[in-house]
Amino acid sequence: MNAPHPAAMQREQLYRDMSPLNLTPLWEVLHALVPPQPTTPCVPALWNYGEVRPFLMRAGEAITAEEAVRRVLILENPALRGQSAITQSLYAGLQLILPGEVAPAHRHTQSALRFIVEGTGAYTAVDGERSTMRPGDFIITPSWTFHDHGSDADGPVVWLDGLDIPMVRFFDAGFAENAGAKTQAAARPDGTSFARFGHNMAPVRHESPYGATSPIFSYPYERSREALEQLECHAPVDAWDGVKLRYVNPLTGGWPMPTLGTFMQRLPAGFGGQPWRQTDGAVYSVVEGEGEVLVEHQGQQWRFAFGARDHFVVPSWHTARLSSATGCVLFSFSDRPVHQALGIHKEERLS
Ligand code: 1HN
Repeated sequence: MNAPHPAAMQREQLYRDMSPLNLTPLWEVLHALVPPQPTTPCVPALWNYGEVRPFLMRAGEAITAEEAVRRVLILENPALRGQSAITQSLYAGLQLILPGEVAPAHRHTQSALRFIVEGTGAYTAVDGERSTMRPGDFIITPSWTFHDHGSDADGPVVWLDGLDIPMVRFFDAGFAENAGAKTQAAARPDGTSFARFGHNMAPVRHESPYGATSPIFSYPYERSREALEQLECHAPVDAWDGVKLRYVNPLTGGWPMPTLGTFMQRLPAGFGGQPWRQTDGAVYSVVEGEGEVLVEHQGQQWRFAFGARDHFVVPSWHTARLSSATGCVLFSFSDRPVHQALGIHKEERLS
């Protein structure tokens, strides 16, 4: 055994002596603080809907929507158990509402998206306007708007909730409150926001009613699907993405939500995509069809076959490629708007 180097002993003594003053040396942690590339703790994961659904239905027997406030099974990243997070910045969960139930009105600074997975005829009411849910619809709850959910459907309705909870927690900027009443009185009929803002037109003397968030509450699947189908037939198919569109705030052309970027894409039958990586970890909801995602990171590989209603997550800077023998449609969301606002978004298209 060599005797400890005097310089090493001197340093250790320094660290010990200054620790009570809450001082610590940067040089011991510098490389970990500014790694040469992202070192996310998150791992890729897939939730098979056939495996998840029985637990959702059991949750439906175990607790009412009203007692639960929100009856949700959180999709937790396997490497972040206990943190209510699917990536370091994103929350995702599957919410169930049964016929006749009510999830009471509240509001919070966290923004939420709903992507409808199963069932038709539930609704969410935002700021006094109901949006009826149909599979594939993308629905927004802007920050600090009262919202409640209910169901006039004749069966279960399930949707994916995507929220910026970990981001807002990081900034210690979360507020929430319950509304006086369980449900909001209808101030306007279903579809009013879409009539005002969803037809490439806008009220002449409008202001953005929800600040940085889109004034459209619901982006119907019918319209998104029609666009993708038409583009698949009549426009070049991207070698990485297939046919991929991002949702827009019609007032700005930017993202519909300040913290969450949302996308829908169609992989044509026989599509074998090229690999890419990007700093924004993304959560996918399979809308229709089947396919496969291959993820690679630092010598590890994950291969997930997916079908309709499955969910999967591709973490930051993991190389991914998508393929589909028979064709499929994917919805996805990520924190890309925040990366872009901070000027730190990076994407590499590989081959
Ligand atoms: C929330 O308010 C909803 O309104 C869903 O449906 C999920 C997760 C954490 C905090 C609030 C909803 C949520 C949530």
